[in-house]
This record gives sequence, structure tokens and C-alpha cells, in this order.
Amino acid sequence: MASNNQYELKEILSRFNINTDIEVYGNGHINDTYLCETAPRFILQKINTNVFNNPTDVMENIYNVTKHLSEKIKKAGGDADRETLTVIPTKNNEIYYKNSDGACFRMYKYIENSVSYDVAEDPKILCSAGRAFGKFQKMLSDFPAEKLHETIIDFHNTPIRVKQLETAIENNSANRLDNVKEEIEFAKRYAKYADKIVSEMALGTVPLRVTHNDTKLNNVLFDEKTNDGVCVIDLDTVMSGSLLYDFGDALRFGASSCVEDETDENKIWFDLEKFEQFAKGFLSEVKDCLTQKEIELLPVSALIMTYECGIRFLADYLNGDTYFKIHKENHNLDRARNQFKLVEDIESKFNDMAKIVAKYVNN
Ligand code: ADP
Ligand code: GN1
Ligand code: MG
Repeated sequence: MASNNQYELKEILSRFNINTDIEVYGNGHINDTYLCETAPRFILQKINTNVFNNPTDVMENIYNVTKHLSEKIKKAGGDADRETLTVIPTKNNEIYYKNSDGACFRMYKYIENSVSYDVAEDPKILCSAGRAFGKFQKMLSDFPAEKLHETIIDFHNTPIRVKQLETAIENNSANRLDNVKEEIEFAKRYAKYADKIVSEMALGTVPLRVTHNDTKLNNVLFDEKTNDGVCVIDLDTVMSGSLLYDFGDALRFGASSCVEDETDENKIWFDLEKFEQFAKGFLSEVKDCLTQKEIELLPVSALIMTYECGIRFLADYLNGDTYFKIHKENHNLDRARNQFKLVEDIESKFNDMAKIVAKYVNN
């Protein structure tokens, strides 16, 4: 990453009235993130315009959503500088800066005394994450959805993700098809799950809500001392969607026994204790507003979102790694295999998951 040299970055910073040293920061797969060593500190991000081709839409969503959250947090007596992202405008009072090459940059307040995790050693962290995402969902339940732009169309439409994989197979543009015969077989076998959320959404049994849509564990910041969830970040994909996307996607990553690119099969499993902790935290915030169908689909949502992410990684591998950042050869293939191992394990644990859900929905 860091295709921008220090000289270019200094020029960008000057647009926000900042003059400081800057370093590459965080483990996201999409944007380029930098930490500004000012006092107080800031986060500079280069928005990935290959992924988000309308950065104005993205920033309008983030601006409006964070304003809504900030008002709610203040009313509840909380610290809005810490419990939600704050967009820092440019000197010209714009919500992001576009340079002459068309590159787009935004600035946030840095959330001090916080940590993010790529894997949770202590399952209790999952309870904090569940609470944080559940509360996020609740605080946005009265946000006017019609104000939100759809920043990535059909982002969690799993049947369309299956079609995108089929196109990647047909095109075979990076000439890698021979390496993934088994994975393609796997993807076809599990495609039977793909429409289980969207078909219920079409029927109205699973309602549209304002959702985060990228509820990875490292998109929550935790208090470095208490491990309580402090702030939900990475708001690029806040759009109308299903609560099941947020629940399932959080478990895909957070309830894994290992990091997302672990290659040793023996180290990859779906951890029911982490599942229970996340369900406990999340449901403590949202259980009163769930429909019967949402409750029924909570366990399978973890499989669907893990499957969807697996086929996205596989399609990107076939396309020549054009979407997700990679840091080593076959990185997307390793990630896809990891997700598929989790899918199998989740499928074998549905009964236990349903019992856990029942326990926290009913108390
Ligand atoms: P990406 O879309 O690439 O995942 P994120 O917005 O999630 O980008 O940022 C990447 C990482 O940078 C996060 O996982 C988090 O560790 C860190 N980060 C981002 N914004 C902030 C912030 N305002 N304060 C502290 N850390 C942040
Ligand atoms: C990306 O941006 P980040 O790293 O938090 C991706 C998610 C995937 C995830 C897989 C906008 O999330 O959809 O689930 O990688 N975000 C986008 O780790 O595509
Ligand atoms: Mg992120």
C-alpha cells in the first residue's frame, strides 16, 4: 500500500491544516489508513475509489450517520468524541479532499486509549463486540433510511455473489482456474444456502433496517483497559440491509478460532463459546425488536456470511486480486479456504447455536 509518498501526504495534510509525521496504520483490507502524530492525534484515510466509486455518497452517509449517533450519545450523557467517529472537514469545509489525480482523502479524530483485535483471545471480547454492534443497530433504528446512498450495490446479496463467482470462473482472467477445482466444487455444494436471507427479505418476514454491513471484529475499538466496546468504525458500508448480515458477518470473523488467513486446517474452527458471548451481547440490545424469522435465521446467517465472504475471496483470486489487499502470494485463496473450513464447521453446529440463541432471546 502506501503508494503515496511522505511528500504527497504532507500536501494532503496541509489541506486539513495539519503538519506532522504520518505512519501507515491498521489492518483493513480496503482503504489506506495513516496515523497522524499530532496532539490530539488523527486518522487520515485514502478512500479506495476502486471499491467505492462514489466517494461523495460514502462521505455523505458517514457524515449524516455520525451526526445522528453523536446527538444520541450526547443525549445519553456519553462522550461523542470517543463513542462515534468524528469527521474532520478540510480547510475549505469539505467532508473530504480530492486531489488533482482524483485521489480522495478523509480525516477522523483518533479514538485514544483503544485497541482493535484481529482475533479475540478472550471470548468476553465477543460479548463487548456484540453489545457494541447491537447498540449501533439500535441507535440507527430511527435514522431515515431514505437518506442513505447505496455505496456498493447488492453488497450482501449472496445469490448475486454466487453469480459473480461464476463470471470469474468463466473469465479465468488470471489463469488460475486449475488451482481451485476443489474450492469451486465446495462453493457449488453450499450454494443451496445462498438465498435464505434475501428470499425472506423479499417476503418481508426479514425487515430492511439500517445496518453496518461490515461487522468485522477489527471494526470495533475496545477500551484498552476494560475491553468494553467503545466505538464502531469503518462506516463505508452503512446502508439499508438485514440485521442478519451484521450478526452473521461479525461471527464469521469474531467467532473463528484463528486469524482470517490461517492456513493450518487443524487450527481453524468455529468457537461456540465465542458465538455464545457475541449472541449474549448483541441480543441484550436488540432482542425486543426481532421478528420470528430473524430469530430463526440467526444461526444460519453465520454460515451464509462466511460462505459469501469465502466466495468473494475465491472470485478475487480468480480475477487476479483486484479487490482485497493482499500481502503474500495466494493470499485470497488462503482466505477462501479458511472461510470454507469454517462454513463446514458452522453447519455441524447449528443445533447448539439454536439453543444458545433461544437462551438469550428469552431472557
Ligand atoms: P478498512 O476499510 O481498510 O478496513 P478501517 O476504517 O476499518 O479501514 O480502518 C483500518 C483500521 O485502522 C481499523 O481496523 C482500526 O484499527 C484503525 N482505525 C481506523 N479509524 C480509527 C480511529 N478513528 N481511531 C483509532 N483507530 C482507527
Ligand atoms: C473488507 O474493510 P474491511 O477490511 O473491514 C470488506 C468486507 C469483508 C472483509 C473480509 C467494503 O472489510 O466486506 O467481509 O474485508 N469490506 C468491503 O475480511 O468490501
Ligand atoms: Mg475495517
